Amino acid sequence: MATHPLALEVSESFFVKRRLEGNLFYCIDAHTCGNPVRLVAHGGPALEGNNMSEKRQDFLKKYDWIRKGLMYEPRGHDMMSGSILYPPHKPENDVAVLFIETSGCLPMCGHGTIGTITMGLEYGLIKPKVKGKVRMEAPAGLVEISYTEDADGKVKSVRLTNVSSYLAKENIEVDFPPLGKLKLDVAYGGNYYGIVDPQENFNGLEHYKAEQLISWARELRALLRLSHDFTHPEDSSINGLSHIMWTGETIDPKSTARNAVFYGDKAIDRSPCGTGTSARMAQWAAQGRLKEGEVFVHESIIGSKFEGRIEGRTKLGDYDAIIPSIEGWAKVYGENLISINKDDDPYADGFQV
Ligand code: PYC
Repeated sequence: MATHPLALEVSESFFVKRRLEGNLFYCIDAHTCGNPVRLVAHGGPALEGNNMSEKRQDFLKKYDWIRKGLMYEPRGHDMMSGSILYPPHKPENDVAVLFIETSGCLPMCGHGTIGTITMGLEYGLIKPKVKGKVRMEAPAGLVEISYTEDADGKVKSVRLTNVSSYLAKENIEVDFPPLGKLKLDVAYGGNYYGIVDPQENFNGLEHYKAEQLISWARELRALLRLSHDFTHPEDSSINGLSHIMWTGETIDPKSTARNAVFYGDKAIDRSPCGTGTSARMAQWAAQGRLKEGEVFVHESIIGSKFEGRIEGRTKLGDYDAIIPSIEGWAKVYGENLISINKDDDPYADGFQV
């Protein structure tokens, strides 16, 4: 298999002496505010396509086994998510990124961006044209990034100006047997989110166990998908409600809001979720609850925080949209040489329980 050109340089002997067989992937592991990001620094496939949206489709068609092998058990786990770096398609940009995750290849991932940029810079895989700034091509569009680092080149914080985000539908009413009648809004922030705020039949995320929120979210998403279709006004390859966001009381009284984002089939984001925070800021902006320049501190289920802001306003098709930015941090905690041996390992493609 041909590997893509933006990869860590490792010699053949590096692999040979480890006696691993099959396809080998050299991965750097980090977490963004508690949620994992596995950057495939060597072993990612060369892809066809003129932009990351086309390359995402090519990956899903030909190489989805890589995603499954690296994200699912036994090499990954329910919350695992990651990325693969590619050279940019436009000369003014610095890098292009494919996001891989237990649920598929997301058009955009905020916590994934913060982790990927941190690792890419610290390992010298991303070489920005302008110090302190990275222009990143994601499948959902261009993401402009600014970052700070210490004197040793350790990245301290990453702020991403995300793709345009909008409130897609308000006040959807559903009859949801486990809880009763529910009202929710759907907003886009790089993925489509069903946002459930506290109401008569839902007291707020702090009143329920995580396993309960997960199983309700899986059921609610399936129910909503039967009756509601969401398609990006400018890129029809981005479609479908993929995430549910439960909201509730903050832990820190100084935070603006708290959320628990359900993704994949069994995961709750440990970070405050970058695309989810963007979607929620779009919802608040459309409802007059958040103004340009105001700080939106979003807390996750574990209390970690992203700082959001509305940078500007724009249009997406006929929709009023915002340009949100999110700031967070990531910590690198390991490196992994992982083999996926299709000839010998019955669980080469991983599994989900
Ligand atoms: O941070 O955008 C995000 C994200 C999406 C799914 C999990 N995290």
